[in-house]
Amino acid sequence: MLNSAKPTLGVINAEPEPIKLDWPATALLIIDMQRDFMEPGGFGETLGNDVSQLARAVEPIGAVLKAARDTGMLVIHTREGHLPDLSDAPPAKVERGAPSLRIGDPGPMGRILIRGEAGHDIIPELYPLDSEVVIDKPGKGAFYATELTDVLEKYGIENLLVCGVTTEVCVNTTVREANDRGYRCVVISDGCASYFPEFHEMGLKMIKAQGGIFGWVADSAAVLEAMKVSTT
Ligand code: TIU
Repeated sequence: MLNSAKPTLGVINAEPEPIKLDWPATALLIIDMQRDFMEPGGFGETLGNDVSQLARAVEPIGAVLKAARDTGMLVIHTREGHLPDLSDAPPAKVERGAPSLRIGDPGPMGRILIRGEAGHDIIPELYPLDSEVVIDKPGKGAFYATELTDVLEKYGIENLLVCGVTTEVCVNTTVREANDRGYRCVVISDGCASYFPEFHEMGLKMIKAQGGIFGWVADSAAVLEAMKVSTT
């Protein structure tokens, strides 16, 4: 049948300029939406943070996640955390600062930031489907010491829609890693959050400044609009 080709291109009204994406070469990358960062009693709170600051990102991420699932886009979730024996946790990370509980200590959601514990899991609202990719990462960046590069190459991914927490820590680190590896990153502004609103703002500005030195920034409405209105 004529004109039956699936639309494959979309234009996101992003900053610093609109970006055209080939949807089959685009993945949604959701960074560390774990109970350890989002809920009281987890790693984020042990560092002295107000975890309620992060809740605002859940609904926008949920909307883009639904659109990604509806359109068959590859969805990748990441989780920051460590092996139970802490063999992948550098002492420089574990011993840092004066948290109320350290990585590996028992907390109300199990051992802090340890794989397999309740606190390490992704929040129910954004829980991965069995068909989706989950990347466990020991660092802030999603490329360091993970199989993410292999996954992206396997699926022919060139572009990443990036969201999650926190804006200036794991999101920014991952976007910088991805940018150096040649991926186009569009960061979903309202799908990211920080314990520090001013760091969220500056974290997004740093990405899109200088002509998009690390990538592009768009809100979830612009991303959803582009996913809806595609051209061949
Ligand atoms: N502390 C903080 O803002 N973030 C992290 O430790 N990890 C992530 O951002 N996922």
